[in-house]
Amino acid sequence: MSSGKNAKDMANYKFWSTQPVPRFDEKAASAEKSVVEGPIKEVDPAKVSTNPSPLVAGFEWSEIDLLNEAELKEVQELLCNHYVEDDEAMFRFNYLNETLNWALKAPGWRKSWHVGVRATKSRKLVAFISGVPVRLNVRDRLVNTAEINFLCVHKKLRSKRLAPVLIMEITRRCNLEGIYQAIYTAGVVLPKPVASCRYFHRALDWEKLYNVGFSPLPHGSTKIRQISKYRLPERTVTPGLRLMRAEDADQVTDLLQRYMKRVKMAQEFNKEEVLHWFVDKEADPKSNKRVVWTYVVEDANKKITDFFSFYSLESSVIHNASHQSTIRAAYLFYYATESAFEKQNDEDDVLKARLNLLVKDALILAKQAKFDVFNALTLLDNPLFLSDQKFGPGDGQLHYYLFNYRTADLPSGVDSKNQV
Ligand code: NHW
Repeated sequence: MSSGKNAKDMANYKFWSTQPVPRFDEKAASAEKSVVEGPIKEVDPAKVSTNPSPLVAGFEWSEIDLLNEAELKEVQELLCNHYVEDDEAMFRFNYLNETLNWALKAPGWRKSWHVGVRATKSRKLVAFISGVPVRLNVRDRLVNTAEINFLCVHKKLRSKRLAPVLIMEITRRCNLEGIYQAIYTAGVVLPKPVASCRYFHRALDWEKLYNVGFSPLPHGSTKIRQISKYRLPERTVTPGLRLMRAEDADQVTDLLQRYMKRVKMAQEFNKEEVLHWFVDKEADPKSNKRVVWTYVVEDANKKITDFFSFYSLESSVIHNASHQSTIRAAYLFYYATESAFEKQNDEDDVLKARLNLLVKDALILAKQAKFDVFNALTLLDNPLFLSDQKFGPGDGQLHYYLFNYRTADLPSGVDSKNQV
């Protein structure tokens, strides 16, 4: 999604120009040497208010208890009807309860960072914002942050400056816990992205994507040609490929940590976090009903040499002329491979070949799990396989932001090794 207003002019950002974020007009942000890395503003813990920010009459704060099924359902319904849509309002993310539990109950989660606003009379949940703790490596420093997500205001309450109130309230709640930095992503341009990525899409069921209006028929092509372009083999080819199990966590953590050291900004994962983010404990291994799919490659010595993961996120089809109500999308999540460390002259070619093999298998597995489309961003080493695996650029961009932290811009979209 793009911002409707003239982006990059601070005067257009009445709220954001008051916040500790880098300004668009900061000089030489792209030159690493000239940027003083670190917090933008020191917060005095003694001055953090213990009272919530005031809300307009008729509304009140409500801490959401996601262990309570009824409250989880309220958040799910708010997001299902009012969360992120594409520019043409054809599709809207539809987070299921299991996905919300996965995203919002990450290790170290706190109820006080699941913040709702209710209409006082009806008790209806009309807005939400959340955070989970994330240890973030930014260049050579480890920064304790909150990852802020699921900011949502009911459509009837839009443009009333409620979003800034929610943001200030979650900031206060993070500060109370000694957290003064945050990371967040958005499709809109705000002051000021540290990195920007584009969404790429790889059709798995092209015909369905065409019928719901997600994929166009390219000029000069035919439906039959499109369907055959995206056809995939029935079976995966990488020897030793299998679903990740809990007992793989030590090896996967080690491989992931080493792999992520190659990029300039990335979340730091420990074993507990690896288990949470990559092993879906609830899921039946034979069923397609799971939030996250993680596959490892194990060699003859039981060493895990590679892994990849993708998660499930549906979108509702808002204009439903085709009578199909959802698009099942798989989103490429984390991956890592020992090929990245093989000392050879053609290091990048080895990595490229390996990633193409792994991602092709990921596509085959996602197709078997009945996904319609496979999405990926232009981050990590993704540019090494996106076009070979028939991903095409989408309209959407994803901008990455840091709150109260300055670092030189991370080159985006082209030089894969410099990205989040
Ligand atoms: S991005 C998804 C955001 N949600 C949606 O797009 C859902 C559908 N839209 C809505 O619900 C992932 C509303 O349109 C929202 C804005 C609520 C987006 N991030 O209330 P007003 C996240 O959840 C600014 C930040 O009148 P509204 C990440 C906008 O520029 N700011 O607008 C969330 C303007 O400020 P300006 C955003 O349409 C990260 C002001 O809001 C924004 O009724 C949050 C207008 O407010 C966005 N996505 O409601 C930041 N969209 O300066 C966390 C608009 O321009 C920061 N705005 O005047 C860190 C906090 C923690 C720190 C810890 C130390």
